[in-house]
Amino acid sequence: MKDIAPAISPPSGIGNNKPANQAVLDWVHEVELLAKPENICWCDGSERECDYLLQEAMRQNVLIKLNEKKVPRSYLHRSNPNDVARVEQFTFICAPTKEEAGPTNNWSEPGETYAKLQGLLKGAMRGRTLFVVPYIMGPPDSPLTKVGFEITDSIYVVLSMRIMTRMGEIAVKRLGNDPAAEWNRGVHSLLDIDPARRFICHFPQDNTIISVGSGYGGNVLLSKKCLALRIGSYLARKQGWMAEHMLILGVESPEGKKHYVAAAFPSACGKTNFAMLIPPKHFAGWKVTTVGDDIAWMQIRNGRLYAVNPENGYFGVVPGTSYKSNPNAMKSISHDTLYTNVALTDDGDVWWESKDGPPPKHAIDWKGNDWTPDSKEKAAHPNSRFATPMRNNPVLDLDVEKGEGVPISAIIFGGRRSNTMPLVFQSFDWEHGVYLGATMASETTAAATGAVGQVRRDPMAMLPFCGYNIGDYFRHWLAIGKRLTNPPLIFNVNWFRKGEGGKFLWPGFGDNMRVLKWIIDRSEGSDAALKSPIGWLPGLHDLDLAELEIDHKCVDELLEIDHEEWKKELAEHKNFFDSLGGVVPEVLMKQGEQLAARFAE
Ligand code: OXD
Ligand code: MN
Repeated sequence: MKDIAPAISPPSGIGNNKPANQAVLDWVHEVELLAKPENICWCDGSERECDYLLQEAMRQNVLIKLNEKKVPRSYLHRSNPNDVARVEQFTFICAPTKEEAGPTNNWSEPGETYAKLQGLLKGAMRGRTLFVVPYIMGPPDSPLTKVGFEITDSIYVVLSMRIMTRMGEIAVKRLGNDPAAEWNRGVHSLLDIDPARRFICHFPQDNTIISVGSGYGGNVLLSKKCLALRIGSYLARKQGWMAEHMLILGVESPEGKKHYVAAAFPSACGKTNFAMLIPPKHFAGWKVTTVGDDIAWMQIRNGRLYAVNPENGYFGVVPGTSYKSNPNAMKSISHDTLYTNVALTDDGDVWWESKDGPPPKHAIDWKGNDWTPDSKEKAAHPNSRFATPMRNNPVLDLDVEKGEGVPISAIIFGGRRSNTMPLVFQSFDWEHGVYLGATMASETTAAATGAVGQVRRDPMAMLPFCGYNIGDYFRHWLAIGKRLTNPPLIFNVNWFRKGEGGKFLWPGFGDNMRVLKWIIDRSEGSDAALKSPIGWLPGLHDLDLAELEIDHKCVDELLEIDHEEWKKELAEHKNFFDSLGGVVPEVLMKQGEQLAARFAE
């Protein structure tokens, strides 16, 4: 299977949706002169265009059509095996100075970087089609919504952008004719998919992204991590809003009382599962609905935080998804889905590790090789993905298109921690909550290249996505808090604590509703909590554990604060802040001291 494909020649009426905005035309012309494509396809996002591009993608061996009966209107793509995850080491923030990019980002001088990228893009699209993909991020009538244009030479990217964003005519119309209007310029070329020529570069001051040498979603769907988070966070600070790596869910009681919650977990830590949670039987009448599964853009309205999901689809990790872990995701991806790097069964279905039912006797693995259950290799890559439109989600929230967003009652931080962090606790106030987010840590996953399972600090789950100096980002959080008269409460959760023998103590999945319920209760003013040095914890009887088979010893362990572990944890917070070289705001340094003092009491 291929990523790089030769030029297409669309029939008349397809590929000529040229916008009138002169700034866009000039920019595309500039890239055309540099990259020398065979032709240009100006996309309009129509069904007809999509059908044509799908046919071409199949003809060119970029996509395989799956069995129409088993997974209607769905396709499989296999990426180059050297190109399966985000590459943080090749991701750059090209702000004018290194200080502006800050200690957590790779920085590269803008002038030199443009020159290097121009060198790489020179003639890079020869024999290929240059696609122009207009899109918007955010609901059509939201003041937060942004326009982007992505140039790409990958048909797979065009088809993925069609799922992940509101693409086509809608963006051209929203931009209008004003050449000075704000819009994001994104240039992507596969080049020759060589890791040595792979760079994901952001120029926040120019609202520009250039990504070369990769075809992996997180590196090339420029709307997502690049615009909605890295450039987004930069714009958000400048413009007084927030761009966060958070799911957004709605939770409604049987009496019809509804709250919205935003939760920041690092990549591949269960945001999609949490956002689509099905409450256990004991919570009959409770409903959880999804606004977003990965990114929240939030603004202040009447002293409260309101969130929109800028995306239009879900780009989720496939392995581990099953009817047991996430029935709503399984239903969402049962049709109209673009799969990447999963296994193909002999009857044209898709398969991955831990999918329900027995493994197939034979399949083609993600690399295109024969696979049987005896094979040593995984059938699906651990970071194999689905791209599916959010309208497929059976529990999509009815207010997902609401321009003003949904009011956020609680913010949750969380990571994968085998020890130390209790199942759930609440910060004392906003400032303390910012400290919880700033010191968050998680064991690394397959979503980015590099070692898996190592604890790393990942402030607000934004370490790979904050487009400017992390110290200023913390300051921005603190400043937002000052403007909120009715701030969300801030919590920390950890579904991943392990007990003796390395077994997870908490069942997770639907039972996370029990934790969510305590969070909602607290948001409604319940006093069912115990004060501890790290924050408010539920007492043993404050969590509704009815009909859950879990012994009290496990619950004790889940809620335990082990002073020895916390001594180490506090030292790590301090080391982390110190490693940032003096950019951390004084109030957060003080929060660390106060936390240590509470332990000493
Ligand atoms: C993602 C990620 O794909 O965080 O959402 O890597
Ligand atoms: Mn993510």
